[in-house]
Amino acid sequence: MMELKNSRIDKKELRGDALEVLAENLEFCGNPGLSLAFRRAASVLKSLPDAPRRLEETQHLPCLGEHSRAIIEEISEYGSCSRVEEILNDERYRTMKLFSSVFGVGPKTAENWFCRGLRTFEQVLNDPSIRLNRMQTAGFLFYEDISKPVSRTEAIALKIIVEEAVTSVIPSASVSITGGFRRGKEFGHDVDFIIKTPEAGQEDSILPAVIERFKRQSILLYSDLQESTFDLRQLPTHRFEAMDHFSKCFLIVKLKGEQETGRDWRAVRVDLVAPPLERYAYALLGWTGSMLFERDLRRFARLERGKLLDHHALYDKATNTFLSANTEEDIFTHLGLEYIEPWQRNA
Ligand code: DCP
Ligand code: MG
Repeated sequence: MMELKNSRIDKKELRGDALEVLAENLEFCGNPGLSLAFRRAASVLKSLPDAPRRLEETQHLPCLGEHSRAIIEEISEYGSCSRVEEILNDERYRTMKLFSSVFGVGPKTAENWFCRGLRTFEQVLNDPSIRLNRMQTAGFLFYEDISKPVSRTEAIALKIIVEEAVTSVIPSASVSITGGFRRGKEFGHDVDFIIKTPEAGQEDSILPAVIERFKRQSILLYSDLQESTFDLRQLPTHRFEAMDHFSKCFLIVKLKGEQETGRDWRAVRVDLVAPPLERYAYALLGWTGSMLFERDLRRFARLERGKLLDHHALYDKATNTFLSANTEEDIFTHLGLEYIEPWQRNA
């Protein structure tokens, strides 16, 4: 039996961190398929109550391919994995990671900057041939603040601010925290909110009104409003599309409170989504995540149940009908599953 001999092993490595480095690198190299396989394997390791102590303990685990197991074995024997170390020291990986940590900079832009020979923020900001868009400009301007994790306490403080703005426009509307915080996470990179509006059409007017209010309160640092492109008749997509078609906005807002920096506020990334009432449950399920959970649930719906699920709807291919749902429970029932609590969706 193969024991995990090295007592100095950083357990995080065996909890999937090493596999995440591989996944991230594959993403940067434009190989999303293989990247996803490593993300799944990492997620399985993270879901275990303890890091595996023996290689054999990983044998029965799902989603752990030969490649992932070989890496676990190497880490267990030598305390590290040479391929992972190589990636962590690789100039391209390091630069791509740095650049794509800026709000508004995706892998394509990061690669473009890297290929131009740029390696630091200073070089990017001083390069006269680079024109940053509005989002990237805000990304650099508030980099320090928005790179800092947002705490649950801060998320709750923001909820009060969003709620106040929403109900001042539509008193019977309601606001719920979604994303990682709804899954019980203590920290997030942003705070996601979903807005429930009681009457048809209000989902399109609420976000511009909230943005206006934040502006008047001088707490709006950045906003990108995306109007709805949602069509009730559109079938859920076969592909996993990250973005939904609902009315939504990506914001940076000022949150008041003493900071280590000595300032009395910090900048926080906030996302708001406002779906039409009849699709609220689907939007809530889609925005609660995690991304891997969403992916797997949609895959299950398609392969095991012959149904198409996305952020907007559930469609039964056998009867060619949309299945209506008032709550997330209804959706799980349509799929023949017991209700899965948000905290159980941290895949
Ligand atoms: N989501 C999605 N497609 C996207 C982005 C998000 O379906 N392109 C869904 C799944 C996510 C949820 O919305 O879980 C919120 O997105 P975040 O990126 O904010 O992810 P989390 O809230 O899960 O993580 P974090 O704690 O880092 O904010
Ligand atoms: Mg989030």
